[in-house]
Amino acid sequence: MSRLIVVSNRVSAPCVAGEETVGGLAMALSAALREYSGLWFGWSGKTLPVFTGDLNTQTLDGVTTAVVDLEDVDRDEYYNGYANKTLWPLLHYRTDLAAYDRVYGEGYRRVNKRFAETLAPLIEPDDLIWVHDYHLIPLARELRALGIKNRIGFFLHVPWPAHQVLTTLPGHTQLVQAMFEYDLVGFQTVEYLQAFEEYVLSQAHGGQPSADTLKAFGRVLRVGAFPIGIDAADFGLMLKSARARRMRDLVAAASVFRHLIVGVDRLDYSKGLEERFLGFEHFLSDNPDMRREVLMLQIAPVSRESVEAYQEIRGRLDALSGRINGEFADIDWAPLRYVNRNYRRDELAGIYAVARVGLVTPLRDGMNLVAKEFVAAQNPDDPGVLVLSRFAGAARQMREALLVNPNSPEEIAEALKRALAMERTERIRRWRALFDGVQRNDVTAWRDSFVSALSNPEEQQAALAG
Ligand code: ADQ
Repeated sequence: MSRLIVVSNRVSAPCVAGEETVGGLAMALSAALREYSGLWFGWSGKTLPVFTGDLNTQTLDGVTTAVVDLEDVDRDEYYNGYANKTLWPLLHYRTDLAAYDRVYGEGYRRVNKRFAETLAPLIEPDDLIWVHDYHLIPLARELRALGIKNRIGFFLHVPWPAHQVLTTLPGHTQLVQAMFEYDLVGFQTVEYLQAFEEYVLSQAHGGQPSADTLKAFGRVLRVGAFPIGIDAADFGLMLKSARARRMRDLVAAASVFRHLIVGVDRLDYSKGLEERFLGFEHFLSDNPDMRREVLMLQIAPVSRESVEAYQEIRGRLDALSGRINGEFADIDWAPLRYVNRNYRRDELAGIYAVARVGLVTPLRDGMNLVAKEFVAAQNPDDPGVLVLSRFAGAARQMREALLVNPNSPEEIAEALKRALAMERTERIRRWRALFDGVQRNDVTAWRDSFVSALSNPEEQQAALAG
């Protein structure tokens, strides 16, 4: 079997000892690599005044990680700049927040080149290379320029937007052209795949379809939809752990006599937190009789704090949560508990397990793993209800959730009411279907389907044709 080299912006715990991790990508990759004797390469998260290219390598649980420090200016231009101020908002349809600065684009190219130059000497002829996410779209082009001929795949964890949105990006042609240097490009859903195809057919030089491939820029690219999942088996084990049970008891005690509604997200404007709070407020004002029967717990650790848009949304959420509690709280009850900290995965499992409703309402989301974790944590005999945004990639698979438009406080309020009133038999029926999907389409299935498509192109073609 070929060795697998995974490349992502950050290499996170549990592979790098002593690091806190938050984010679905990190969760998914550490689970995926556990079974491969692979190499995981990326940025250490640290910067130096001058780039040295020195590698810090360690092996833990059969996975070798190799991380490199970047230069101070790289953090500003590549990470905070092009990745998080340009591409992230654009790919989440927030053209109003996308910053276009030539310097960011240069930083993005420079770091991708630095990644390629540092990684290239580690690559052996049979290695499969699997590159992750929007930070590293041009990496294959840089590796090819250094003479790397290996099979290289790319997986995009976030949405691929409609071509009318993408074309607002200066330099969109070069970005898409760089994707044609891969052997395989994977998206979370068929919808994003179709949006990519539409871009190629309408905008790219020589763009044309052929079976499961696309032709453009004089090259042929294989593409596919590979929906990511969670490590459902591991999650099931974690639920039984002492920490999970302790957290479950703690949260149950704190919400005694109330139905718990839970949300867990990075504090990001794409996650629809303001709209969610407004939906909850709407529910409270429309349903005075149910007010004291609910408690909403929103866990939202701060992320990307040096980007202004993130500071602003944090301020707005502080104000909104204060307003809701100010308006509705009583001496013995406050409706909203808003917590800006990280929890361990086993603790989160315990929290989900107590909740009667999982409220997952991103405005846009590549997939959304919290929705799947919530389902995996439910008690089969008395499961909670998932309320899920139509605009999360997960909504394509999780049809038995209550699907809502996250921009509508009325729809969120209505779905909360319905979820809280739902009979146990209906909750069980919906949960069973959701849980089967979460188990079947887990992170292992995701990894295996991508890696096998990357290593055996003919097999993928046969599968698609069938
Ligand atoms: P994210 O945007 O980070 O991931 P998501 O898929 O919801 O979003 O994953 C979040 C992960 O972080 C979950 O595993 C969750 O448990 C964890 N997490 C969140 N809050 C936490 C907290 N307070 N403490 C501890 N852990 C917390 C990106 C894309 C998604 C896509 C994933 C995977 O934006 O759309 O689903 O990658 O491809």
